[in-house]
Amino acid sequence: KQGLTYVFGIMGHPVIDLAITMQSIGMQYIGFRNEQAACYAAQAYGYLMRKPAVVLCVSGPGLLHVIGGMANAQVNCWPVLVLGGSCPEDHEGIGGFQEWPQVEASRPYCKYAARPPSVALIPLHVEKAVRLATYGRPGYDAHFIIKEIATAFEGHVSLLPITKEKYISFTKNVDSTKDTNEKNFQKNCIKLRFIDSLKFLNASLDKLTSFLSRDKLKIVRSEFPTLSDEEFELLTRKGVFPYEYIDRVEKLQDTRLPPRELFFSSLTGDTVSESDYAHAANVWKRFSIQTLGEYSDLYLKTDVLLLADIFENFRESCVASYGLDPAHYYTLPGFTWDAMLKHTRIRFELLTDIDMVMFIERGIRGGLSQCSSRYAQANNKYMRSYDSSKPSSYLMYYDVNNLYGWAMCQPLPYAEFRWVEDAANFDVSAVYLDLPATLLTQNVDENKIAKVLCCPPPPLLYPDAKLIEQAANLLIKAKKPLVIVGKGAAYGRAEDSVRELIYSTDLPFLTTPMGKGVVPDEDERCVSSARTYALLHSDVILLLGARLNWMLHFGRPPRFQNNVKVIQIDLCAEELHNSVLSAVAIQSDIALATEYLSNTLRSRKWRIDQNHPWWKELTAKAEQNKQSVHRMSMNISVPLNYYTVFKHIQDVIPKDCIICSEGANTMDIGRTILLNNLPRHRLDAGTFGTMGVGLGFAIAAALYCKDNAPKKRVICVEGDSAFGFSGMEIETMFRYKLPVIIIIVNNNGIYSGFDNETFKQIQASGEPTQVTPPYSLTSETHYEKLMEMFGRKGYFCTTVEDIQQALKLSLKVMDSPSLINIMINPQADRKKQQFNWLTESKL
Ligand SMILES: Cc1ncc(C[n+]2csc(CCOP(=O)(O)OP(=O)(O)O)c2C)c(N)n1
Ligand SMILES: [Mg+2]
Repeated sequence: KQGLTYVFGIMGHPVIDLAITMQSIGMQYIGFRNEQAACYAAQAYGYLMRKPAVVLCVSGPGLLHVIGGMANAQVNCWPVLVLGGSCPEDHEGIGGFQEWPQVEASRPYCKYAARPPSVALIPLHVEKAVRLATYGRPGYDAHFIIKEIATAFEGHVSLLPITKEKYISFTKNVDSTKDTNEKNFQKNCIKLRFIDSLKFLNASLDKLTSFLSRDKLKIVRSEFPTLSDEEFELLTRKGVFPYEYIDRVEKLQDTRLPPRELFFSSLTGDTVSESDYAHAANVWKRFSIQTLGEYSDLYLKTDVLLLADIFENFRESCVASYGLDPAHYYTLPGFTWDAMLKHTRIRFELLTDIDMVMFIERGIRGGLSQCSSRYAQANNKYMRSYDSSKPSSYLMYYDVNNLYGWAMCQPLPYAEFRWVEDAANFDVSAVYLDLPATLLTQNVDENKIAKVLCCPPPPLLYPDAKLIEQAANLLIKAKKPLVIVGKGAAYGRAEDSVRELIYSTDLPFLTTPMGKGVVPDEDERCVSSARTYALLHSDVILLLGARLNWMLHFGRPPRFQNNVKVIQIDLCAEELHNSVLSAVAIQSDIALATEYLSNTLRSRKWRIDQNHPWWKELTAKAEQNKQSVHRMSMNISVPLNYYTVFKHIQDVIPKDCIICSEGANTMDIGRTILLNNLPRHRLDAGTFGTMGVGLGFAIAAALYCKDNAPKKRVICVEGDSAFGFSGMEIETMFRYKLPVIIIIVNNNGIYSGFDNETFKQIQASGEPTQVTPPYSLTSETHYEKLMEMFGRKGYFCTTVEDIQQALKLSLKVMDSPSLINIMINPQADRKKQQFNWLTESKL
């Protein structure tokens, strides 16, 4: 019902049955080799699709592995739903299998963690049972009629059912009235259609007759033409009958009206009122009734005739008012609908988008009614109970009336249906539900399962117009403005409005790692190549869905001007003014605020001149940096350096591919050379700097491509250390035939390592645990041989030609992953940086 399609996990007790059941109802299950990878995959899927995927894991260690992923999702603000099996509740506290305080353990890593109470105790189920019993569905018992009319004479019966038990209507074709028309086509002249008057006039007969004046009861009158007015009056109300007393036909022979107590009804738990009984006695006497059978006949006759009069009057007034006859409809809503179409003459547009149809259908529901009495006690000097030691208070009573009437006067939609842009909820994260084995094995009456609707999209948050004005003023006055685009803009689907802003103002922009592609990296206004310079010299920064955390050096000196003015746009209030005080802080959807801002700037006809001194500085700096990178990347001597490797990868891979990446140098240098021109096409270690995410992310991206863009490729660029965290997920990729291209940039270590010779010498020099540098890994490991486990061949590359050849071949493979192991210079480093990284390491 929530539209979740994918489940990622690892199986074991107690969730196996659940996983199988999920598959059997059409969900897609992807089994991983480590729960962490499953959780990384699920959250990446959530980021790409904007709806969470499910992680399903076993108790204890299973969930604990997932928690690493949950924390990453929380820091990245990506949605994921974790379902954890847990030990049976009756084993808790006595050393149950994999017993662990799972709800408590998950709570710090997600927004919401709970164990649903046992099925029988869920109050929702009680509420549901009460609601079903008290609301019920209107319906009459038509079975005996159908049985009769089906067999009484020739002709088939067609049904319009609500359920197997209840029908909206049924129709008997009368075959004896078959006629042959001019085209020799046989057709029934008469069909008897049974419709339910209660579906038009939803009130008791008693009530309905009370609305009709006596002269309108023409049918009753015609059946009793000789009655005096006084006698007739007796028939103009619903009769009184001892339903439960008559349980045998013989009782219809009774010659006296049964005493009042025999009019007892177990439905009401009471007998009839004295006045009703008096009415019954009166009818018996005035109509000279001889037996209870006669009384029954009169009762039934008046009951039917009264209803006939009511319905005929209703038909007449409907025909007079709307020119439409209710007898041609099944229910009042259907009739009303046609009356609306006829009288408004609107052209009602059909919904052609199946998602819209489903959305509307899911919205159809009965209301919840509640009776409550309020309690409040005033304390003021006009009251006897006044207590002067307590503050004085008064009660105020507001009667807000005609809300229903008001609502009914509002126009209804009939055309131009469209989805309202849904909100960019950046305050998303993991949620956890604990499912003890006892709960998973409980049986539940299907009727008692709470019905839930698909949760609607998050509400839109509009920007404050005054703040937009202030932001525009600041930008217009700025000497060195800069836009920084974060992954909040990517998650918020703000690409159109951010691009519009950049294109219409020519503002220089930068991105955070996963903000890449919201505006194309290749756009000439992108100043990533002069990132350090731009951050350092800018005087006004427009921050779009990016946080001033470590990734942006906290927005503080020495990386920023001391007096830099920040215009911050973020959906999450908690992020505003974090680390530095923003000059303008706007809590809003990124797309909306950006749109409003570009409109305001456009109305002022503001655009930054490309000959502006700031642009000249930036262009000069960017050019300088590009040239030094270019020089490095053209050095094809073996062993290769990072820059050369990435440049030659970039030259071959499709421009629209999704790039997943992790590692230290591999990821950081790769990000500057591997370009993204589309939003949400880069997934990497992110704000948490988590190693181990790569293959999980790639699996999610590959599933995304499979479902949405089958020709799009996923390239997973891994440092050799990073790959080790989840390398076995390559088997998962094989199992699900996901054509991910894994590229390992192998430098024999974390940040750097040693060549073969040196590594051997180091190891030979003493006890491995004491002499092996902590950051080094086994030299020249042939990771590509993993492919041989699956009967395929991987690539070991040392030259530019090797790399490009391997890539071209891998791009042809569509039914399995490929693996390219690129051996680089283990001492290769990044180009000299103006600022040290965060660490103060002396290495
Ligand atoms: C879960 C986790 N464990 C450890 C680290 C520390 N760490 C940062 S980068 C990195 C690996 C870097 O080596 P590699 O992936 O080979 O990339 P390289 O820099 O060598 O290109 C590690 C282990 C981390 N970020 N996350
Ligand atoms: Mg490495």
